[in-house]
This record gives sequence, C-alpha cells and structure tokens, in this order.
Amino acid sequence: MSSFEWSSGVWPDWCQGCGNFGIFTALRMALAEMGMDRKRVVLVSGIGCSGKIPHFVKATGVHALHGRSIPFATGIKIANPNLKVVVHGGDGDLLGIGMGHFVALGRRNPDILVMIHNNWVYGLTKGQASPTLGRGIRTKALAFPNINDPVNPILIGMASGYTFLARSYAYNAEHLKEVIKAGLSHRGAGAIEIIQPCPTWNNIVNMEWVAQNTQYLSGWDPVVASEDDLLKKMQEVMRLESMDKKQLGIIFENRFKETFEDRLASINGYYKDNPPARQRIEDEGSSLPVSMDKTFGRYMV
Ligand SMILES: Cc1ncc(C[n+]2csc(CCOP(=O)(O)OP(=O)(O)O)c2C)c(N)n1
Ligand code: SF4
Ligand SMILES: [Mg+2]
Repeated sequence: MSSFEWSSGVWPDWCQGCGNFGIFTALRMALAEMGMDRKRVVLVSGIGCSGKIPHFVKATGVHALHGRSIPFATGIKIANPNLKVVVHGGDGDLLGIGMGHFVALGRRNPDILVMIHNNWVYGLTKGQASPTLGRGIRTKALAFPNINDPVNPILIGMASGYTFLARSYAYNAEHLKEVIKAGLSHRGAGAIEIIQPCPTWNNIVNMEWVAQNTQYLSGWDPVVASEDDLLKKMQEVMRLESMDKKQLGIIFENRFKETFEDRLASINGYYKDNPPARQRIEDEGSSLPVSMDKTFGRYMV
C-alpha cells in the first residue's frame, strides 16, 4: 500500500497549518515504507484534536475515552499479540488525565508505540494550559502566564520503564517518519514526543520557536549496550534532557527488558500459540459458550 492508500478517505478537519497534518503524513509514509499489513495495524486514540487520527487512516481504529487509550490498547495487545498497536493522544490526554496509564505502560513494557501530539495546550477545548506548558508562558487563551512547571514526557517515560523514547517535530515529516519506523521496529513500550504546532491556540510554539529551541541529535548513541550499562545511559539521557534546547531524534533504546507478552507467556504456556483472540467461539456454525472469566481471568495482574 502506498502512503496515499493508507488514507481512509475521511476528510481531516484540523485547522489550517495544524501540526497534526504532518503527523498524519509521516505515519502513512512510515506504514507504507515498512510494507505493513493494514489488517495487523490498530490505532487507538484518546479525545482531543489528536484523537481524530484513526478516522483518517485506513487501518482498524478505536477512538476511545479521554485519557483511556492506553488501557484499550493494552487489552487489544493482550488479546492478540500479533497486532501492531499504536496509541495517539494529546499532551492533555496522555500526560494529564491519562498519566497513570502512561506510567503503567512503561512498567509492563508491552509492544505498543505511543505517539504524544505535544502542542502544550488542550486544543479541542479551546487552548487551556496542558501539563507540558512551561512556567511563565502565556498562550493566547490564558488570562495569566502559566504558574505550573511542565512535565518532560521523555524523563517520565524513562523513569516508568519505557524501552524506546524519541522526540520529533510534526513539520519535519521526513524526520518523524524515520523515528516512527524505528519505534514500530522496536519490541516493547515506546513513546515518541512530537512537537506539534497548534497555530490556533499556541502562538508561542511556531517555526521560529522550534528553530531556536530544538536541535537534531548527532553522534548520540541511544542504545543501552548491556544490562550493566542501563544506569549509565539513563544518567546520560538526564544530562541530554537538561540542556536548554530540546533534542530531536531517538533518545533511548533498551533491548534487554522482557515484554509484557513474554511475561504472560511465562505464566501461561498456551499464551503464545493460543492467545484469547485465537480461541474458538464457534463449532460448525454453532456458537460455543464463551466464559470471559476463563479466557481473560488468568491474565489479570
Ligand atoms: C472525562 C473527560 N474530561 C474532559 C473532557 C474534555 N476534553 C476533551 S479533549 C480535552 C483535552 C484535549 O487536549 P489534548 O489531550 O492535549 O489534545 P489536543 O486537542 O490538544 O490534541 C478535554 C479536557 C472529556 N472529553 N472527557
Ligand atoms: S485547535 Fe490546534 S490542535 Fe486542534 S486542529 Fe486546530 S490547530 Fe490543530
Ligand atoms: Mg494538546
């Protein structure tokens, strides 16, 4: 499928110049270049302008509840570990109301990629400050400059146990596409913070701001070389993230941690070959009684 064919045909109704268009384009280019099978791709989103993206992509999609995309995605992945599950959400959705789930995903390390559309505001509800907005910044819907400190999604992701962390920029679809491809190739919980301009409500983060306040990583090795190297790499990432400019590129990758799917297989020998989605629900046209308790009960953790 070409990147064009990954469009569902539903008209994206974001505002003119919205960074979500760049994310939509980069995602479709990545899926096309990787030759992904659309029957294996599931997009799960929360509520917000960012949350509309599953409608526009020709893959299975769930537009879930505000802040609850990660539990939906985790359930889908547990039921059918052969699917490639991607979460899309805003900074409010994933780092405000959904922050607890964002942390839990890192602890479990399922093979799920989370894309954070970071525009620093609640775009859909008219520009309130989100948890990533810096202190002292007054975007146009605010009566006063923000009095709260911002959260850093990369550092929270690293502290929570994510095994792939990257940052990119929505207006640079080529860079973002490469980062998405790397994230989709990684096995384990991944998060990409995407700096996503919202020209309607965020009059601070525009092209000039990004040019002055970000830099592309060069010569940086994000990969944890050995299990003993983990702490050292985490300290290096903390140093990188305390620099004045936001770093763009792949920041951290740990290939040593077992995934949630591996952990489930370790307590249930049938899981790998016979996950819930493959269990029979009919016999020669007649439905079999299905016990949700029996099917899912053993995976409760
Ligand atoms: C439980 C619940 N609380 C509040 C809302 C209202 N609401 C809708 S979207 C949103 C925040 C959107 O901001 P963000 O997640 O950053 O997404 P963006 O629109 O910026 O992409 C809020 C608070 C809601 N829909 N459901
Ligand atoms: S309000 Fe902002 S984030 Fe939402 S569609 Fe418009 S520009 Fe994009
Ligand atoms: Mg937002």
